[in-house]
Amino acid sequence: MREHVMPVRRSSIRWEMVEIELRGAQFREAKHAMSSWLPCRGCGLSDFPLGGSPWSPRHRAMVPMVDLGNLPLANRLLSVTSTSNAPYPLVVYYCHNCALIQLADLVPRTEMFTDYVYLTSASKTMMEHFDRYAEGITRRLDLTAKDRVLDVGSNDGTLLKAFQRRGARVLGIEPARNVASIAEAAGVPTLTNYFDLKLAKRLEKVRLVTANNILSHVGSLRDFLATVAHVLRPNGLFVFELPWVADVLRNNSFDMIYHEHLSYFGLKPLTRALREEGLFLVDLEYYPSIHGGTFRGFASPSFEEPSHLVKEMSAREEKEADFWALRDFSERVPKLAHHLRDMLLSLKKEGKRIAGYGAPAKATILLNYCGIGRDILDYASDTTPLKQGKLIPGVKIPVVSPELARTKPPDYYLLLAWNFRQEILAKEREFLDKGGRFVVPFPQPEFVDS
Ligand code: DWN
Repeated sequence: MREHVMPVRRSSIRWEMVEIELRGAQFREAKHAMSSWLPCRGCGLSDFPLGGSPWSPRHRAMVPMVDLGNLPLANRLLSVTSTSNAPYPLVVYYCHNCALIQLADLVPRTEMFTDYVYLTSASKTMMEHFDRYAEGITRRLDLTAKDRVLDVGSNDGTLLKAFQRRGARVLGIEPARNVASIAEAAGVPTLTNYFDLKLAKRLEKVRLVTANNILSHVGSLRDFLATVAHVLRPNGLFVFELPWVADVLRNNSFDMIYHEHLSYFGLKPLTRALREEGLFLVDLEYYPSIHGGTFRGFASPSFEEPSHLVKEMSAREEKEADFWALRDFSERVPKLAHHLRDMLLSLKKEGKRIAGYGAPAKATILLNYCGIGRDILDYASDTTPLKQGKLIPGVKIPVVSPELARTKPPDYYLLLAWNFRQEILAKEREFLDKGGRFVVPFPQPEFVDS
């Protein structure tokens, strides 16, 4: 293994300590498991008294559950000459009070979001998804040219463009300068800002606020939701998409865990945080093939009885995204990582050439955590020009264009952009027909051939 590749770590968290802590004993020992007393991003609680006596030990609401070790920032692709590659701890906590699964807010957001490499338009799947999204909401709200759509974290303007095509007035809010300028160039008015109350007070009230894959990136979740409530008209709607944490756990997709993703949402903690800021989760849609399992939430400033799907998915989640589900996930992750690495090493021993397919943010976590370096992968091919010519952080695997990859195709592709499995397998028919194979990492590593 090369020096810069971080080996698979076993979780350093001792579960018996957590349980003992919950029963109120050996408090001092349990304290070693966590570096600080964290307030939960969802409910605000950091500790709560059990037992009611003034002498009772106080208990932390937040417990560390999954420790992926020190890993680099997922989207901080390196230039070939760059030396900066700083890893940060990646520890997932569970809040016993509201059940929100989350990270501590360790990395300044300016380090992650000022210059961004992910573009929504990088895949046909997402372009089509957002087009159908705009169509569905335009009909649902009967939007006209009088209505304004505000998209927070609007990226390259893909969704707003789709609303524009249907006649709505739009405004994007996007903190990454380079990405906001791509949207502007495409004719989507975009403010290069974070979304906060100071900014919202300058804006007109709107009928629709959208935020897709944004709430998971937000440090001050409650302030963000309060700002949404502030900017919505009384008959308005807040529509947002998020990967469903129950799917992350079921699919073992630990590579969705990275410093940008501060919260991993279940409906229970989300409903509670929304309600406490004056928004009611009234409806849901579920998209199993978007980012490995995504829900679209509809939150209204006025109370309505939640739809059947809200109740059904909330009930499923009781078992699928609780403390025990997260604990079991944390035990499966190192085993899966070892298994994947062993599979690839066996292929290398047989003299096979392997490359990565896609260089998503997730790849940084998967490759570094599993210890899959340049000794295993020759390169990763990615369609995003902003990523090509750069290196995946930590493992320093070069990102090349698909055109370049086609001149030197591998025997096997490790499907790093596994969430686009269908689109990619269809696109790579020729590679498969010529005997090429894919290794798909989740839910369990498997080979896919023609
Ligand atoms: O929340 C987030 C989500 C929504 O998007 C972010 N924090 C960042 C980003 O996550 P990601 O980088 O894991 O996203 P994707 O959409 O899984 O990235 C896929 C990558 O694969 C892109 O770089 C494009 C590339 N790709 C490719 O090279 N060939 C994708 C397809 C479909 C292809 O055929």
